[in-house]
Amino acid sequence: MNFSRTVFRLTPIFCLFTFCLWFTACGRQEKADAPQPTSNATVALKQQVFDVKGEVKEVKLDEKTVVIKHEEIRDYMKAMTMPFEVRDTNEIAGLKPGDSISFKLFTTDTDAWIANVKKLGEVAASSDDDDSFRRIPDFEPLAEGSALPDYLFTNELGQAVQFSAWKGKGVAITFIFTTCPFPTFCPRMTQNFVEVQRLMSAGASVTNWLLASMSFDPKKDSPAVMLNYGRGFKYNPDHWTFLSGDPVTIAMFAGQVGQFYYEKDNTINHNLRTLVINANGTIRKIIPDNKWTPEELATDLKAACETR
Ligand SMILES: [Cu+2]
Repeated sequence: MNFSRTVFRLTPIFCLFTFCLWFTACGRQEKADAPQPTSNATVALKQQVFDVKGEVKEVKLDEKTVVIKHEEIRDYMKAMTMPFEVRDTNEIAGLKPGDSISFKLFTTDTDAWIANVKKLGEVAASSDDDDSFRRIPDFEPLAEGSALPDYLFTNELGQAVQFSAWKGKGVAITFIFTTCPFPTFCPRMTQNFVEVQRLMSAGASVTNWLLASMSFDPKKDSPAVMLNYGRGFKYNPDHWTFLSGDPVTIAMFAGQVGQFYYEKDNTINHNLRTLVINANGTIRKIIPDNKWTPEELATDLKAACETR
């Protein structure tokens, strides 16, 4: 069976999937020396600022988010379409799809947002959706309520992990790669898991819980790399595991739950999925994007532990 190629075949044909698949650049370029913030005393972390231009694709005021097809951000990110957060919705209140804008992208180790949004004009007609794509499913998609397939992965200690061995535990799985540079994507998923680990350990009403961070860059994220990464976040090996393994198995499982990624020009573009698995082995939730909170996940995870 040849899943790996077809699953991620891209076509320029616009399709509805584009709407729900937000990809971000996760390039591995070196970070440039950034201007230091001078006026914002609350920013203690290393901050970078980039001047960017792009085209508005979608405005989501209630999520303080605007989806922008942006040009290449030099020394940081390839050109692509992705969501950006704003701190102040007034920044984007007057925008509509097709507006061409300039803005500043601010990034710290843990966050990213845009500001100084200025409308430059309107893009003639609809610019070609060259980064749109269509998924060719070759596999059975999994939904909430589906049984978790019994796949085999490798943990951070190099040990084989079979999903069926998790029966009896409530499990939260998220997808990452360890070198992802964009603060609100993989780094936020890991930071959220740090907090979920703390909440679940403190709560202690249930003990049969597990967190699993699965890499979709297994070539680079070997067990040793994953172990080192986990230690960097003070993971508790009794309750948190870091999985890698066979790229085809990972691609197949990821594709089944709507986690997409593709590698291009030494960059991995991807969206986000976090799963909650009941102790009886069924999928309780498939959570998209990065808006979920550690508190919400901890609540779901506790309930999952009790669904035997
Ligand atoms: Cu990422």
